[in-house]
Amino acid sequence: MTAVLSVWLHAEPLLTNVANRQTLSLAGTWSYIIDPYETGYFNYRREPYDQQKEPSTSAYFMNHHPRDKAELVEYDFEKSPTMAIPGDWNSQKENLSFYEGTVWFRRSFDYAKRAPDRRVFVHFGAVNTRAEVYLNGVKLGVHEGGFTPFNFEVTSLLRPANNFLVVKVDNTRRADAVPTTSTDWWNYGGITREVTLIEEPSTYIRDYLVQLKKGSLNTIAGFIQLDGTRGEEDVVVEIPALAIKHTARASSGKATFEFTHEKIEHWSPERPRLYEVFVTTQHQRLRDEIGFRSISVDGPNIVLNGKSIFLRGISIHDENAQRGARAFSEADALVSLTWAKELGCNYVRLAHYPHNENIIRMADKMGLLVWEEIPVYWTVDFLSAAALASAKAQLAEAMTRDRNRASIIIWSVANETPPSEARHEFLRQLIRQVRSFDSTRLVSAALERRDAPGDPTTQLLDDRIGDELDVVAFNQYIGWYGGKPEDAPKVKWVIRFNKPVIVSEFGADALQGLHGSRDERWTEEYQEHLYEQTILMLGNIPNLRGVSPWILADFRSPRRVLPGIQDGWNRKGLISNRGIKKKAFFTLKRYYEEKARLSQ
Ligand code: GCB
Repeated sequence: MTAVLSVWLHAEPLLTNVANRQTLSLAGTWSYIIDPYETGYFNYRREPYDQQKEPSTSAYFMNHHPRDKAELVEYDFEKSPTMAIPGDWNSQKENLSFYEGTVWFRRSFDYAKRAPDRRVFVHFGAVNTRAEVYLNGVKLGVHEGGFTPFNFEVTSLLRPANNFLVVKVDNTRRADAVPTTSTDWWNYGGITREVTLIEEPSTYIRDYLVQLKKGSLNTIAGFIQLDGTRGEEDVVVEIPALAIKHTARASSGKATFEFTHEKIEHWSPERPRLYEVFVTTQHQRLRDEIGFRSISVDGPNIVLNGKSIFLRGISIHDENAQRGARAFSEADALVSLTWAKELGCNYVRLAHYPHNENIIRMADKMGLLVWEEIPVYWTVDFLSAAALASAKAQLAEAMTRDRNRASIIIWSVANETPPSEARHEFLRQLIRQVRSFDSTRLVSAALERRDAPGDPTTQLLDDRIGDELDVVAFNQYIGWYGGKPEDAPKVKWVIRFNKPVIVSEFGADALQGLHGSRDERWTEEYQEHLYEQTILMLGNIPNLRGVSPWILADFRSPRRVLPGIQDGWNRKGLISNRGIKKKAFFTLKRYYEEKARLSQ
């Protein structure tokens, strides 16, 4: 047998602001092969084809066709079915609805570069969960983590015609992965976000940061990271509307800068001012739209542009409820954020993993503050080095993609994780990473409350990871998972931290159109009553500075099996999967109208 190559290829440094680069979209129809036994990846001795010097033509990534009628080839992408990419496989194909395993995708394309010295990259918005990527039969690398972008350089492999890009996607849930085996959302598999070819000059702008400096309302500071040079060269940051044209000197490929302007109009939910920003080198001019705002905490206050604010929020999954599919497009983002605006929100919690970039950019445009989260959810294996590495990588990718977006004010590192020494250390490492990557935003996590010993009417929030956070948030479901809605306003809250507090979740399931008394589970009246009672309770929570009830719309979850009611859906949405608002939508809307009036 051929020797096994021990090289383990991973994704390369991320290119940011993909939408404004010179790109060719590979969206469209891709052929696919369902491969539950991974026949296209392993030979019959279970040796991976891609770790052998000369991969066999049996390997699916070779996209092989018989050379004559005698040759044995047991797969054929040409004759295989097709599906739309981007798009999850579960919602597109009946037979893949519950599928968890491997599917191979292939897309053929021609490509003419603008000039011979140009460099080309293939960029994936996200693949859930594990992607092995091959171009023209050569492995580019591996990426794990279903909600963050990655790219590979393909300059030397690309040819003018008949390229074939093959991606092995595996969405098997694993105990040492992030998220782990158990979640309350659908494990949508596939190439769920855009795939793009990006063409760049030989020295190109890979990444940059252009944001207000921490603590300042008039100093813009950041960096520009070039790729392809180690020498010195000038880079220019331009903001035409402010007549700013600042030249910085890059050495070893990186330039840092800082400049002051007295008349910056600050980004806020009321006036989401975005400035056109250009980053220019002698080879390239890259455009972006960037808002400038400051965010900080002061004791129990969250302070935006120098003013204390209350976050009128709603939690959202990255799903289009009406299609029952993973969201990815601008149109999907517009649906969710228009509803959030209608509800009176100035803030959204994008749970429980990084959402697609369109919704973040749309939040920037529409004026919605954002909580962004990584899927460190429930029972992650906190002793696993692999889990920690994955969480860190996902955090780095999400932050690299989004740290120029004014809308994002909070990075959240976890949701409902059980306190322990191992978990504490795991989260501390993530918190440290956030602070070293981005000192300008706030760090939080959705924690849990607990009963005071012997007295469930007193609720304690004292998880000691709260000491490390800027904002303490917690989820609670009094009146749904325990007790009655009327218990909520009677609770006494004891919160150990002199920090802003967010109730990051509360809610109840209701099947839209099902009516009854307010004590009857699953009815709109029960959900409405629970909202009324919880809103009364919110008045008793010390230092409360925001809420993001669970959740904007019903969402698919394999845990939710009750026939006739759930049918595979978590029904805690304020809006049904047909897009119809339930009664509680209007209860929350009234609360937010009142909050907005009081804050003026
Ligand atoms: C939670 C979780 C969320 C669930 C929700 C529920 O606490 O954070 O992911 O979907 O409760 O409906 O039970």
